Amino acid sequence: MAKHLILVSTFFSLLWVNSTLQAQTKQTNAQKLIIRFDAALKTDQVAALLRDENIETYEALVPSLNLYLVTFKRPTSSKTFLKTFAGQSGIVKYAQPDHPVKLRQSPNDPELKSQWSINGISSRGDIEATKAWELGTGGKDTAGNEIVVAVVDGGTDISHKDLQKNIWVNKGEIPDNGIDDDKNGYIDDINGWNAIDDKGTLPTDKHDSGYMHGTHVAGIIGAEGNNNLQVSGINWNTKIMPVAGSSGETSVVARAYGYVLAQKKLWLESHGKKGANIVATNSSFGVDNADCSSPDYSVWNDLYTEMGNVGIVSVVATSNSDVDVDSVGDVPSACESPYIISVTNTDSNDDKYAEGAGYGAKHVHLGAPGTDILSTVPDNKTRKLTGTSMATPHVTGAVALLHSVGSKRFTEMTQQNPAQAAKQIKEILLKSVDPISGLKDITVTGGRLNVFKASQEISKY
Ligand SMILES: [Ca+2]
Ligand SMILES: [Ca+2]
Ligand SMILES: [Ca+2]
Repeated sequence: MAKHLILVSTFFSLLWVNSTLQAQTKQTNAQKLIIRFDAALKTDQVAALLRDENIETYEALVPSLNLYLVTFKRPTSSKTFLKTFAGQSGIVKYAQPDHPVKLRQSPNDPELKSQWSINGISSRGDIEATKAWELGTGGKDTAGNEIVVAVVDGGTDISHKDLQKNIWVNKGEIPDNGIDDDKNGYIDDINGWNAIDDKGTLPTDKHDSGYMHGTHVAGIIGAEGNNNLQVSGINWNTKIMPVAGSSGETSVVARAYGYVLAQKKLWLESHGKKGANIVATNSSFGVDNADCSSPDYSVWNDLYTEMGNVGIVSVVATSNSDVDVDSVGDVPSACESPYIISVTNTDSNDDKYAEGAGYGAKHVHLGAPGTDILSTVPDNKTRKLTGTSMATPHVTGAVALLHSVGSKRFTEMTQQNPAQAAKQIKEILLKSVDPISGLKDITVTGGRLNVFKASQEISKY
């Protein structure tokens, strides 16, 4: 026993010197070790070993194993400890740092088990959101700015119980008083804009298919996660700005994007005091067989590029028919603006949806899950829908999530050079796809969205 005590006290002296040096060179919090002493040592013998001026406290974690938690007064290292005792049997079996244990970021939403594309259970073609959630779950960027996604669609049920907390609110506007209180050029735009009727009051017709569509899309991007209710979006928290504008003529779409553009410009100009920090638009609509490069469709590319210049990525759905949009044309999924990401539909076999999904080696960038996707629909319900319309918000949701996990350097770029930041997000998303055979040679990347890989990349940017 005496031999043990001498060894231990020598060890602690060495440790003290070593850790003082360490503390000078590198700040560490490793002041705790979990130590398993040899089974032959009795409680009082262990107590004697641990009676040392460099030990602040100790606790028998599992007495039957002689397993102790030892807290040192100064940072220490298990390596030094083991080195000192190497070859000295009968004292310490092992020592290891008291690693922080993180709660697995799996949300408690009861219907998550049916959300095959994000629940990490076992489906092929999952975008690995559960792993991305270890890095962040959405909401704000590293500078604390609220992240906003504009859902340009047929309206969104803003009172849906699994969406309502994540609906964007214009804090400077008083609703329904007929006055443009925040002087942004739009009267009563409390949650977004109704570009179909050109007013602040959003559509509420539960029986309108566009309204259901927009509610479903919004839920994929940002149904509230971990609230013990229904489903989870790719972002547990983010702000959804509904902009009704997916039906009618091109002028309606232009009016919708015009609102988005105005709010983002205002946000940048006012340094976050007014407007909205819109990072992406989701557009699950379009014009089949239209040539975006013809003069008949000039306005489309123009709008996407204008939005891109202020840091907005536009994620768009390609055709729901099995067509090569490079040859037949499609607006907007075959438009040329560098700020567009065109998306096709994949299924739980990690293949392109067999019953119809557009493609194009030049224009369709990637695939994302769009088959049997469970999300929110009006009347506080959920249901499964299929289409490129469901694939697209997976990518839009990923753009928003990437803003929440981006490095400090990336966040700075979003404000100093928003156009560059938008291009960077697109590049990272496209670079981090998982290649799948069904998309090889018929899409730009040949792959399907992987939000985890992209999140990792941008967190280190
Ligand atoms: Ca206003
Ligand atoms: Ca008002
Ligand atoms: Ca939920």
